[in-house]
Amino acid sequence: MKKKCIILAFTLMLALDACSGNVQEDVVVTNAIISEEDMSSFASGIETVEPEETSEEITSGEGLVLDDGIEERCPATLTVTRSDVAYGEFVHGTYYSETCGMDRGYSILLPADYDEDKTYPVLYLLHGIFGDEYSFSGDSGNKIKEIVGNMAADGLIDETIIVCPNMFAAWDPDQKPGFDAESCLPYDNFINDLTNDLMPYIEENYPVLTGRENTYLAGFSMGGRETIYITLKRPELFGYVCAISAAPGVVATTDKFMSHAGQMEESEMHFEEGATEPNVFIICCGTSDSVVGDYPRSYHEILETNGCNHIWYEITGADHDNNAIRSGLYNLFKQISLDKKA
Ligand code: FER
Repeated sequence: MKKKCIILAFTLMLALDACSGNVQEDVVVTNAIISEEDMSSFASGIETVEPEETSEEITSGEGLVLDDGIEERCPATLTVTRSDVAYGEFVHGTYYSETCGMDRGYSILLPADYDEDKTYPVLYLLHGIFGDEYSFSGDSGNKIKEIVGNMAADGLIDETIIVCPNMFAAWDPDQKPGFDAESCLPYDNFINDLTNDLMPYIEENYPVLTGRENTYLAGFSMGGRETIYITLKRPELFGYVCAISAAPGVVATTDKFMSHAGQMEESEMHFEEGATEPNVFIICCGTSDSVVGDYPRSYHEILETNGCNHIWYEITGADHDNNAIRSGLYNLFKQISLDKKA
């Protein structure tokens, strides 16, 4: 159903030319109206069709042994709610952003037995276009709480804090995101908000471990695109990175939605000579992604041509959805686990 709405909205976008004006609750995007439902499909993924096996009753992940490869799907033992595991909760907070000149919100997933006297690694997790700090916390289908909670309970990873910012770092509080160059500028400004305002705030106000070994970055779609951009620009900050179903626009292109001037030239898509590179830099996408198509693969190919270290994999059959999100997060945590225990 959501998919049909998106296709309808896209058709509208291509067909209409001159109307604009605000509609209550819904947003007018480049000449077409995108409903709240469609916006959430972009922000945190198209509604996910659950594979059969997750309906099985699985109560314990005991005995899950990690091999050292990428797995296309997050194991069902990690997405279930287990009676022997206490899961963290998302809470909301605000910080002052010098970059944007205003208070901005974030959601933060604190472990179940969160203790200010302990220390935790931190993952910054970036939503898709039209999203905000509630996109991930408001979608129980992504199983973020379960994946991180189960992996920590099974001793695969350390308990980890997850920060979900609002990635639309606008200077004007009335500006809205959309499929045109100007409306995308705040997303490209997020690198400044993240590194100058949000990260220092989180590091000062929560017991997070600092440094690239303990600081992770991941994002979905528009958040995946910014993840690639931020990682290439500031590789010294993030030791473990995953760009899931990354949207077009890192380099110049025109897709079914808009023309992108590009954040950099293809030849610039690599780490600077002598830069400290992330230990893990994953790029992944579903093979049936109906929104970003082959763009993630094209990023992989450019990085490969440029000799830039990364891991590329595809999730067979996954759309622009939670199957891809779960897979990317699982494999990121898995690689962290393997790397840190090695
Ligand atoms: C685009 C295609 C997809 C684009 C953004 C997206 C800004 C993002 C999709 C999402 O975040 O779900 O051309 O341009």
